[in-house]
Amino acid sequence: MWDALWLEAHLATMDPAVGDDDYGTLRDGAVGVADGRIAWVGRRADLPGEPAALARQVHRAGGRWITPGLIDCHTHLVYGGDRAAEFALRLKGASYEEIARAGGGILSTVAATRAADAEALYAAARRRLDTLRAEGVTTVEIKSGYGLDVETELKMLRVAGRLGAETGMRVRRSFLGAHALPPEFKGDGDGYIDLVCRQMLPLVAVEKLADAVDAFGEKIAFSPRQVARVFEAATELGLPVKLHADQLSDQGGGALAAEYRALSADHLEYLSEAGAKAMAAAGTVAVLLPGAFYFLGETRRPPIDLLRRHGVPMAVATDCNPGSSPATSLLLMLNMACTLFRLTAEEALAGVTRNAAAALGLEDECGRLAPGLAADFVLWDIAVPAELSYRISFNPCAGIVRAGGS
Ligand code: DI6
Ligand code: FE
Repeated sequence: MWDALWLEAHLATMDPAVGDDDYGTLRDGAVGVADGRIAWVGRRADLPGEPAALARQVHRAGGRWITPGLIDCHTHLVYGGDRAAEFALRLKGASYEEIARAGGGILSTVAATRAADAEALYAAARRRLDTLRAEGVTTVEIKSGYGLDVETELKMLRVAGRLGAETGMRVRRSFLGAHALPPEFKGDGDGYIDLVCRQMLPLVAVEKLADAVDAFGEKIAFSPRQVARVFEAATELGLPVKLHADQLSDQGGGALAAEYRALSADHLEYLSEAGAKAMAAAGTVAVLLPGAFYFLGETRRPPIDLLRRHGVPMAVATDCNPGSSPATSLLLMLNMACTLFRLTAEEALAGVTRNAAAALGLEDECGRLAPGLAADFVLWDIAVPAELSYRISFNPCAGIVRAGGS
């Protein structure tokens, strides 16, 4: 006997093996849940018995749609302060250098994050997380990277862990020590990479504070050689890697990520065809971040046609961070992925479900409605799934089921 059964729902299973469209649609479907996992998915007409005999609780969804719980697979959700004053200055014509001299930019967030205690970091991040959750997000990735010293990097990762423990959301943590060069290492990038590889990473691994290791490969951040050092150290410790790749210039980031079998390469505005091919061969997911593209006023779009042609799975995420994407709406990112990057509505939804799961190494845990996966799903007041990417700033979430309980 199942714990619960959901009826009178249309299912966007996002399972390629199901249905005859790219949503894996099952009209008039049913989902059975036992022990927090999906026990059965199919058409109601194919249920193996009468509902009341199959499950202790029978829920009627009233013709709503059910999708897998949404997954925000790239965020910098934990940070101190904000950058609203910097935004206002930029709008009045201040240059990046002027802003940096006035104490702005990424290092101002580093200073604010170092100064904040864990409680304050938690409270600020919790509001952002709750906002994501209200739109049906049940899994979120959170990066470190605004500490850039041992103590603060670990503090950020612990706060991220507490966010998962206290909300029941599935939180995946990425250690992003190689995000920017801290002021005390000015002019000594290699020295800082030594600290990341020899001190921070081993501590993160021993204390099991991260599920993956990320880096920012860019002219203004770390070189391919420095990124490779971080990836070698991560691989030795058995941690999978990810990369902020080819966002502002072609650094060969896609290929570098693929060489280390990265879970994902993210941003990718300047990805080359060789990079796309290498990612396809390695199974590295392309994470698209339309919020950063929009907020920075970028004009070069990621090469969606190349990614399609070579069969690279595409995910979509908020990149929630105070400098380049102060966004806490994954539904808005669906809309932007379609309007700005020309993804189809089906690709966009796969980008925050099935492919976002793969970007976190969770493809066998969540991201589809399929037997054996976690019972994380969302009920939506919509007539067709395309509504999720069509509307702007409207939340049709009508209920969230996380691991069986609603
Ligand atoms: N890429 C970005 O756009 C952000 N970080 C990154 O790796 C910028 C982060 C910030 O400005 O605070
Ligand atoms: Fe990012």
